[in-house]
Amino acid sequence: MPVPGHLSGHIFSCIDAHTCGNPVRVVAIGGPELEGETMSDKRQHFLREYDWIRKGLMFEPRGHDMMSGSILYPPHDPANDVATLFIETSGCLPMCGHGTIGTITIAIEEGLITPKTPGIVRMEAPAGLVHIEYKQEGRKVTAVKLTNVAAYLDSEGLAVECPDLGEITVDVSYGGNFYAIVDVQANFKGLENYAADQLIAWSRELRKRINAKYTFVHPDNPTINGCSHILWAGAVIDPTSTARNAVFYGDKAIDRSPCGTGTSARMAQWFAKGKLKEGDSFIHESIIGSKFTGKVERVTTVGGKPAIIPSVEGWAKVYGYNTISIDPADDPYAHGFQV
Ligand code: PYC
Repeated sequence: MPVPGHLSGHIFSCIDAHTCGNPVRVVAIGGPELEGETMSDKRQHFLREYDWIRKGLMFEPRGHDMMSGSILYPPHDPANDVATLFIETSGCLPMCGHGTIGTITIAIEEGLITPKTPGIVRMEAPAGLVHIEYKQEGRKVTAVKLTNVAAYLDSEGLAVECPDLGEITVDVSYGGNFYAIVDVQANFKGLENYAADQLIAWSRELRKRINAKYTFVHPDNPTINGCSHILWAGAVIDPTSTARNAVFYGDKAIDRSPCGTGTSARMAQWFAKGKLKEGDSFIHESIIGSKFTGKVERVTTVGGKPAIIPSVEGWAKVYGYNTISIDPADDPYAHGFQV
């Protein structure tokens, strides 16, 4: 990609796409070299030394509230095809479903990776190994199905005071990140009854209160901890869908896609409550009505708790090439800002 001569500082060649409406920016050139034996170790190194890259590329003025992306690395195990660091407005997530669907679409269409077996990508994420199958027509990737890390219901019926709504109960479930799931209940009528801005304001406060009162730590990887996302449930738009959700992340974002790790977490919650069984499908709608198809692939355990291996399928569209400079010597907002 050409680098226009007047750009100074650190230059990042990015490819932009969206997964069912939510953005994905893959850094094709310019990502830092990271130390570590696993993608989880490398995530820690990035957070210590290079978080300015995430902030510069994700926050305004180069990004926006929903911006999300990834940086690709060689796999640590030669049996795998790629290792991925997720960079988001919310930090470096252990796993991101819409991010994976967008990243793989970009990586295959743009030749950033050459899988050992065409149609299959073995991807190392900080949260663990993710098995991906993709469909291609000519150059275009038409569908990506990821088989996620194990998902499990961590805690049930936690009481928390929500501004305006009063006391609500949430289940906290893990699907690559920890999600507080707010099901329809006496004090919450369903996401379609409230403005998105209202859900965002409540989510920020709710997340603070949940994390102040309760602790969530992944039993196999203590660097994965804390409830980072709030999943609001609601009525479906299309009667053929199973459920609808609005997932809050970062400080001001509602996922425009149905959220891959949120879908995984919710399937684990439904499985634990006997509403889904092995082999069942789960069509999840987003706030804008876009859909992912989930499936309970297998049953397993995590830290002695019943768990599932969920899969999530969706699509992404590549829409732009973006050469971005971050030059703190030239731009006071090189590292972004949040209002
Ligand atoms: O798709 O897993 C996901 C995700 C996490 C945050 C935003 N999207």
